[in-house]
Amino acid sequence: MLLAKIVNIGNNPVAFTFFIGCMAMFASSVFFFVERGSVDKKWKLSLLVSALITGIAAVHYLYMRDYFMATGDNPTAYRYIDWILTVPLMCVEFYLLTRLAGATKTLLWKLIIASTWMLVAGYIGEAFSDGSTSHSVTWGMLSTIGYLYVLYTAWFGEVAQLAADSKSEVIEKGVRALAWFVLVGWAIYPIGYVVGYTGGGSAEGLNIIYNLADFINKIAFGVVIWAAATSDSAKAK
Ligand SMILES: *C/C=C(C)/C=C/C=C(C)/C=C/C1=C(C)CCCC1(C)C
Repeated sequence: MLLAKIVNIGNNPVAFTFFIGCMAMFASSVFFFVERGSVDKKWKLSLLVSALITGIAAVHYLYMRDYFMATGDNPTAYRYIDWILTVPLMCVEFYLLTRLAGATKTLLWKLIIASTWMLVAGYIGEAFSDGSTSHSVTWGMLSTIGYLYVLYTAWFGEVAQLAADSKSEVIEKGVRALAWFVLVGWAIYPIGYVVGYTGGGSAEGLNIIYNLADFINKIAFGVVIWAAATSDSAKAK
């Protein structure tokens, strides 16, 4: 009987985080979009990208929430479609921040390719799992190579170098904040991945962790950019 599978939000913390995540993404998207109007011209594109990231996530949360409520299963495909659109946009945020300091499009492409690799490998690890630990571990490790590349670039590589050379406090602070998101915020995802495959296909732990990570990396990340934009715009006036 299909009805028996319908998830009851009242006693299901995962369902709860899907609802909160969904509304929070929508609200943030509206906020970033409206705030775009009150920052200096050079920040407008960054705030638009933040609004797009949370807006795209909001729509996917609608789908993921419904899918989870109806089946209790893991909405893997929706999750990765969301990420494959929003993570490259986060790379664009990096690029926009360092562009004034001389970042090239090549840098942007390197970040996009590395993070896309990270997600494609992660998707193969989750969606094509044969239930064996070796499949999950192999693809998880291949995915981690892409992650480490982005992490290295943000902390020690080109992005960090450009920020240091910029001699601009706003750019340095902004890049440092983004680098922390990649180090701490992004590291939450592999934890969810491991909880997923060690949890024997249960959709609970993994989704609660992914939802929390999205909240931090999409909403809080956007707020940090908004704060940098607002304080810099105030100085410019
Ligand atoms: C808004 C969505 C974001 C910022 C998603 C980020 C996703 C990751 C950093 C995922 C990383 C993974 C690994 C490093 C290894 C295991 C597989 C993944 C895809 C969960």
